[in-house]
Amino acid sequence: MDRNDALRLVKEQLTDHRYNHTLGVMETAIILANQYGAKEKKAELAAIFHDYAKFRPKEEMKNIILEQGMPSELLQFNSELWHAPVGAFLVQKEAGLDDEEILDAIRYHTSGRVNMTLLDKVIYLADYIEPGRHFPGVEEVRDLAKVNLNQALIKAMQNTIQFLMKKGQPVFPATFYTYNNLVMYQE
Ligand code: DGI
Ligand code: FE
Ligand code: FE
Ligand code: FE
Repeated sequence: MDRNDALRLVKEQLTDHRYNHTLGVMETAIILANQYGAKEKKAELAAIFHDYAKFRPKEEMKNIILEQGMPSELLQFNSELWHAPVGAFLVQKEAGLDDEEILDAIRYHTSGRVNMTLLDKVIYLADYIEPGRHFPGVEEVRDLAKVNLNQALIKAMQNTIQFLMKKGQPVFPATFYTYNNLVMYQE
């Protein structure tokens, strides 16, 4: 699938704001892929499709999680987490994308996972630092991303966990496991 076919499919699924975010993630993921040696074409497609399921009704996402045997603990946590694994499923089903590396990068773009691949990391970080993002701490992560992919990722995860904890929200276990795994084994 080429970039324009992918963008056309995704545009139908998203608001203009979310589509512009997607273009930012695409541009950033390509830069990071080249900088750190990930496959540029895979990074491009994963970025384009990463938020494919963002606007699916909660009921539909819930049904897919149950029917497809995804971790049912997802349902106890913020529904914002659901679009990532559901997106991986729908991108395969509806867009016919069959590349497991790309589907994994989509599946884990919100929580991360233990032993993230280079492509997973590129997409997670591109999602966090694309030019349209403006929140406290993003500039520090952008600077780190220029020199050290893992350190940038660790800082992004620290910020996310701190943000959730300050609001008194639950943190999905995979997010903690990912953070620990990066800090303990990937520095
Ligand atoms: O889809 P995006 O807005 O581009 O970004 P995303 O997929 O990285 O994150 C979506 C939301 O998920 C964001 O508002 C923060 C939230 N989130 C991320 N990690 C966790 C989380 N929410 C909970 N409850 N637990 C987490 O570990
Ligand atoms: Fe997302
Ligand atoms: Fe993210
Ligand atoms: Fe996103």
